[in-house]
Amino acid sequence: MALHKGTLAIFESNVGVSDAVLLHPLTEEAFIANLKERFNHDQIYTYIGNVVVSVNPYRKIQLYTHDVIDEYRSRNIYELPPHIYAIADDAYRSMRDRNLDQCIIISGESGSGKTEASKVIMQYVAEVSGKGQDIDTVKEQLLQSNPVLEAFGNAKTTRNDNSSRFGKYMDIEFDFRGDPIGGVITNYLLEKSRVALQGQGERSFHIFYQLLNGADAQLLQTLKLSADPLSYTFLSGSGCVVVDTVNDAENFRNITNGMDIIGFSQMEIMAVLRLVASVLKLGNIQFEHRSNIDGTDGCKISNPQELREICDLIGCPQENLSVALTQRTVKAKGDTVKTDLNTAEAYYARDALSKAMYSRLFSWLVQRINDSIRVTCEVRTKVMGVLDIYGFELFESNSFEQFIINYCNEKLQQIFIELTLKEEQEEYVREGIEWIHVEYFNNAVICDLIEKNNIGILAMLDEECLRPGSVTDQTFLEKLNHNCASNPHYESRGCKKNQSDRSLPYDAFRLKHYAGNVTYRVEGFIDKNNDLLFRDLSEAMFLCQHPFLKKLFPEGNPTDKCLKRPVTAGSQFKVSVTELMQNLLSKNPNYIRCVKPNHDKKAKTFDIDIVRHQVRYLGLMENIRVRRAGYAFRQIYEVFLYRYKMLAQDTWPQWNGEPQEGVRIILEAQQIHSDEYAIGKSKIFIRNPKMLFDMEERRRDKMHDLAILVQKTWKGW
Ligand code: AD9
Ligand code: MG
Repeated sequence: MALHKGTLAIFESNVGVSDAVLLHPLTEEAFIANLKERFNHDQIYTYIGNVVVSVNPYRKIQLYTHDVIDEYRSRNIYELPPHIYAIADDAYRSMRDRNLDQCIIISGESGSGKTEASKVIMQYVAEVSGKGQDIDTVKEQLLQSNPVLEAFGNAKTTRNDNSSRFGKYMDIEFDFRGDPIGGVITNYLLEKSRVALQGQGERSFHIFYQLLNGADAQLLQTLKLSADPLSYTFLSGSGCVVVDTVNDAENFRNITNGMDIIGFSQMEIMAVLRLVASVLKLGNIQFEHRSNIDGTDGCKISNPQELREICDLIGCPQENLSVALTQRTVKAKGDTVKTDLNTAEAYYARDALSKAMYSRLFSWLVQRINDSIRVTCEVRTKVMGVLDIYGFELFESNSFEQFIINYCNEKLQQIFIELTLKEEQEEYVREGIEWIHVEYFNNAVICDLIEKNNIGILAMLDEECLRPGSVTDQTFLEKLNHNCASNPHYESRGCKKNQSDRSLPYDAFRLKHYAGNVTYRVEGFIDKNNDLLFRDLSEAMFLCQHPFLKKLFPEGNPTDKCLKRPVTAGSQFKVSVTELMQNLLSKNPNYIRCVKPNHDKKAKTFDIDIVRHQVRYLGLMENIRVRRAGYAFRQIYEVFLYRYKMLAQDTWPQWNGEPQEGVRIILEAQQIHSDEYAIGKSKIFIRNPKMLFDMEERRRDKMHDLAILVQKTWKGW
């Protein structure tokens, strides 16, 4: 073992227990104390078998240097102190050498370090894979996709100065040598409501502030912008425009440079910025009340100059946008008539358009990046997927977005249970190995409550959205109360069992998630799920001269008379989550479980209560128990025998008996105690991977001796 990098904290003598499976006694308290002790010594990573638990240090530690990467390169996972690099290396080599597609699933709550971990993995893979002009270009493009998507999809929240407001799954594709040749990014539901409104102390997406701070005077003039974020309604309401930890101006230069590297043309970059500017300016459009002759309410835009400038930016005839923002076309008995919007409706339309423009721009960006990084040649690729998705969220007030985000986290937890707990236990049973059952909470019941066809919450929400007549968020809640009351994970004031629960508001329902209870206010559920934009607005956008705005609003094509109802946001999300789960299940999973040590983003502060909560909902103790009761390594007899048969006299060079017996002879020849392994029906199970490393070393020595012998024999000839 080469633990000689004395200057690097990570290689200093090990503090506490680096694999929690070896903790004694095994209690929750001891586990957390161990995490804390290691954290206090900058050892932020701890294993549970091959799962890495990462505690956010909230400060830069010398953990990610070239020296450290060199140290972890091509080493076995338990040879060095725990690190994400070890997992990345293991995954990378399994993919390259054993042809097993991999995925790395990073989970944890908001601010726990998921996005940083995903970047650490990408950095590692970029460094250890091959070099060369084409490969380096691909790597650069893949790496640059991070800051660009973060600029448009991340924002400061109260929990995280750089919170991902979209989910991201990235497949990195490799050729047979293990060199990256491209990738595909999938994005999940951007929290678009943030465009028009943010909570106190939060910000909108970084790009708005980056553009205003980083653009030079000429660019600002071209985009008809003023440099002051406070002059924009969409940015001025939350009481926060500057973040101490963020340099917006510098980041603006970085991301335009990044877009250039990815392959965006200057024309495309300008087209993107025009849309960003237009969204900001749309927020400043004001409406004033106008009474119509027939006594109905109408409105008009009171600052036409702003409208003119927006129209210039997106190539829109002024009349088109003005009418689309203040009127609505309705079809009645075969006739189409225009009705006026009142001011409230016009503001609603304005915000809906801004949100749609921005979120569709974001999806366009992802597709545009994919066009650059997509593998074009017809080669069989191996894949490593990295999933960095929004963590479980629990705010003062939770809405449709939190419901969707938490649903996704339930599904990830389900996969974790499937793959690490359930699958592990079932395999022991299948193999006939004596096994003490470990109790764990299976969250399938909550997943069903949310997603089950016809009777799940999402299905009922869709049903309510499609139902003609007076549908409101309240009628949706009543429907839920009627249908879900008997589910132990559903609570609402409208259900008999919760009638006297004063902590539950009347306009909300509460779900008992695996990670804790969350109360969702139903206000906005119907609207957000419908996600409808007045056709007048999409038509106005479709008719713009802007280079790609037309593509963002295909439903606005006036010649397209087939008015298909778009899929609801909820079902769209369900489909993409289902696809994601299938994708993950088809790969070999690797886990990074991120933990947040405090709620104040502070370094050197480890709050035991806060960590305990996460340890519980991440199911880490169950994970340790299963791992501990179990065996770290398993392999089918034939493969094991073939690899190690040279380590025993009786099995070398050829074993003609039963493979199972051959394996037993090999293990006995290594003087390995029978407690250390178990004989299954088709596989050998080994408790401690260290045993395997020793055997690998002996095998290497033997191979070496054999090679020398062969050489000598040849010379003798
Ligand atoms: V969210 O669900 O997107 O809101 P994440 O992604 O889990 O969240 P993120 O990776 O953004 O959290 O980490 C939050 C902040 O913690 C970062 O901006 C860093 O300031 C800090 N952080 C996280 N990981 C590390 C680390 N390994 N070393 C140093 C870190 N700082
Ligand atoms: Mg993140």
